[in-house]
Amino acid sequence: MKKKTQNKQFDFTIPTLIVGMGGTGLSCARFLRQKNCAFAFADSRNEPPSLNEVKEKYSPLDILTGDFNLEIRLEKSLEDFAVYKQILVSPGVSIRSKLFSSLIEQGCLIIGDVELFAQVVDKPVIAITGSNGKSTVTTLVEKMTQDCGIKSIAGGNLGIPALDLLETQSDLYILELSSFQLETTHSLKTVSATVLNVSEDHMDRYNDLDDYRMVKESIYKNTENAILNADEKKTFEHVMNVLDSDDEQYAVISFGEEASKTTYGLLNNKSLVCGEHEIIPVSDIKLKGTYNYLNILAALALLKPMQLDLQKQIQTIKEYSGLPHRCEWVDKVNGVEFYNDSKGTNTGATIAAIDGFERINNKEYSQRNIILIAGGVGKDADFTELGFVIERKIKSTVLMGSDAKLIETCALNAGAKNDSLYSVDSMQDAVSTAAKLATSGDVVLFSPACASFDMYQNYMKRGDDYKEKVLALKGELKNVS
Ligand code: UMA
Ligand code: ADP
Repeated sequence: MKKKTQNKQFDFTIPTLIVGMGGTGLSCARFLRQKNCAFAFADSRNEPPSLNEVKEKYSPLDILTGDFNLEIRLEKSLEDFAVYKQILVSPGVSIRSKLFSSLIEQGCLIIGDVELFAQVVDKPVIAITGSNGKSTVTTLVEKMTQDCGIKSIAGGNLGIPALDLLETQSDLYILELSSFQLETTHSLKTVSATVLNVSEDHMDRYNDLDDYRMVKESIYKNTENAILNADEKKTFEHVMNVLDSDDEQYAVISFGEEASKTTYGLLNNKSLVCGEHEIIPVSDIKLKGTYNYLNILAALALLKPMQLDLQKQIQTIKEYSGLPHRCEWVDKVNGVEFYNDSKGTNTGATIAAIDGFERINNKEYSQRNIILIAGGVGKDADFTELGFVIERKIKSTVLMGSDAKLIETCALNAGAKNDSLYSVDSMQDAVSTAAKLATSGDVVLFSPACASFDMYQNYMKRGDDYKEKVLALKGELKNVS
């Protein structure tokens, strides 16, 4: 849980370099301008998308573009960057490089926007990380607190950069944090914080799963209440060991699938409970799937220290139907239900989405027939487990995108039949192929297990394209009949 960081306070009188001209970089620029702190920009792209906007709006001291990590340019980059003793790095840029190590050695302060937020915020903060479920939980916590009358706002990896949130002068900030953001954050104090779960993601930026997990666990540093997923054994153990060693002190509130072993638990997959008290039966909840019940339990646990009105929280949970692109029901075409899970960008998310279609009635297990559409940029993930899930639980799989072959190989290695796997080149083909393979009562689930940037700007554009193609298919069939 310890990480090598620099604990220096940010100094607004020192000219600063902002690395990255995306949403985060621009929010840093707005914030520094308010504080009369001079800044320059750097971006590894030759033509970053917001270059003109930056030139016009922010009059930076300098703009450095082009790949600063290139071996042949390293000395020059170091020279250019080292002029600035404070560097604010965007999450899309890894600080695990020769360039940033050398800058740290030279005494530069290298932090992210969330660290700067942490150094200036004077209101309580709740922080949420995890491989999956972050946005669902963050948004639910925001709604629950607002419905309890608190002026709260959520942001961070969710969308609104942390520093922009401060403009709302809220009384509570709820931050969704990615591992990238946690890498450059070290003094964030929170009322409660959680690692929802850990499964493989972003393996192109981490050595292995343990490395990634350690970054995630740093969210518990400086929290008053560590909210622990009891089923996430390794993280649970690590946090308890830190408590035993007296390194840090905080209260522990747990959630998980086994009600008898946790503060907030799931009883027989039928009720969310706190100890012996039922909070809400799952039949009253719009979100479906065990993973979503765990998300709700995590939200309740995160808010426990605030002692808010439980009835109001329950009402919000009943009304909450989730976010777009997360197992979102699109339409029914010829008796086949189409779901959009474009935000399923890693194998853990896609496996959870598939499992969400399992039904257990009177101890009888059943699974709906699923046609899975998957593929995209795999981020160096290992698709072995997904291959086994495809073999066991998927009727047919339609694959597209740059890492489609990797998924296909893992499915074949797991024993999936050759004629259950289909390759396509476009979303149009993916939807029409899936529709042909499905029969009435089946589900077509678009849950790519991959990032979108081989074919789309982001997961939202990808999900919108999927929905458009499904609705167009419905329109065509109507016209024919
Ligand atoms: N980039 C370069 N060179 C640079 C700077 C950026 O090539 O010098 C590239 C990055 O590799 C990336 C893109 O530009 O592909 C955007 O990077 P960025 O750091 O400028 O991103 P922002 O626009 O600032 O958005 C970031 C988060 N993006 C990333 O972490 C990649 C957004 O999370 C977040 O909503 C936003 O800050 C506000 O806090 C998005 C994301 O994809 C949703 N997050 C990942 C995820 O959820 O899996 C971690
Ligand atoms: P994140 O913000 O971490 O990407 P989201 O709440 O946006 O998470 O959900 C993204 C996808 O992850 C969902 O569409 C679903 O497939 C899956 N998912 C959501 N919650 C969980 C969970 N607790 N465990 C595993 N997978 C989940």
